[in-house]
Amino acid sequence: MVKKVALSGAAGQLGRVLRKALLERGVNLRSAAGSHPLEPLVDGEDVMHGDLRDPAVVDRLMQGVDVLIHMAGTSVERPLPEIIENNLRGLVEVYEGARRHGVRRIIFASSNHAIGMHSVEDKLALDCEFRPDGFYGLSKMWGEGIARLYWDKHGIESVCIRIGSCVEKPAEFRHLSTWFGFEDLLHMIDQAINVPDIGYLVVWGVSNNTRSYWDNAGAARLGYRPRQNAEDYAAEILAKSNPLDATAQRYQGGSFASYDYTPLT
Ligand code: NAI
Ligand code: 15L
Repeated sequence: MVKKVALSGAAGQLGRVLRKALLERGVNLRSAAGSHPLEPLVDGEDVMHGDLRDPAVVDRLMQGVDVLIHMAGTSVERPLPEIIENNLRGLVEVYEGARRHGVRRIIFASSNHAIGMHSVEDKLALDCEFRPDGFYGLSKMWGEGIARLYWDKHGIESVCIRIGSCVEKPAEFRHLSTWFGFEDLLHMIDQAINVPDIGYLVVWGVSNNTRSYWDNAGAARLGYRPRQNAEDYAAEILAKSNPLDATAQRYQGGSFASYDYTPLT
């Protein structure tokens, strides 16, 4: 059976990469942007836009869909009310929409900032403690929690991808550990759409980096075999100075961890 796949956050940085690549692969795709309409990339493309806090918009997104790739949301540290609206309230609307429409699986864009206060000296397994580095990271803990709840109670599968730094090319020292190349992102998304019987799974969204902070053994269940390695860019990166301050260099979350870092003295 050909799956119908929906992509939220299609106008965002990762959404743009995924939309183009999935269309090129012939995926039966519906792409949804936030506030502005999308220009179709191909004739008759299934596109829409709207705020996912609105159940009517969620209904349009979910109608007839088998798998949702949920990229929409606030993607950086922002004032708490904005994060609550987009990443907490909006996400509940999305999962409730999945229940209404029988959407079987959600691929949820979690983030390394859910664990960003771990030391860069630590190598983390997937069952490590949450150590969020701000309200944004906290919202991703909430997201993984919703995903767990809706699998346990409503049978909606989720693959939560704790994305590292998903950029075309690693550009700074931290990326030698956190980089998630586009080729590996696409491979992981393909697997997350197609591998049967996933239930609830959390994986690190990271390439095969020599200096990775994360042990991705659990991603084997997805059949994820990353091919990119930030180390290929190490010479170029090590020739430059590290842009992070001393505090940011100590924590896996980098500048998110050093932002508003004011321990009591
Ligand atoms: P982005 O900020 O470029 O795109 C997010 C999109 O979500 C925006 O286009 C925005 O309009 C949309 N959006 C926000 N709130 C919405 C709402 N209430 N209703 C409808 N649309 C809404 O983010 P990016 O970089 O593309 O990231 C995608 C996802 O991956 C985000 O959830 C982010 O937290 C996560 N992520 C990304 C990483 C990266 O390296 N780019 C690393 C870790 C996580
Ligand atoms: C994220 O969660 C952000 O969405 C992205 O913009 C990057 O900052 C990334 O983490 C990172 O940690 O490099």
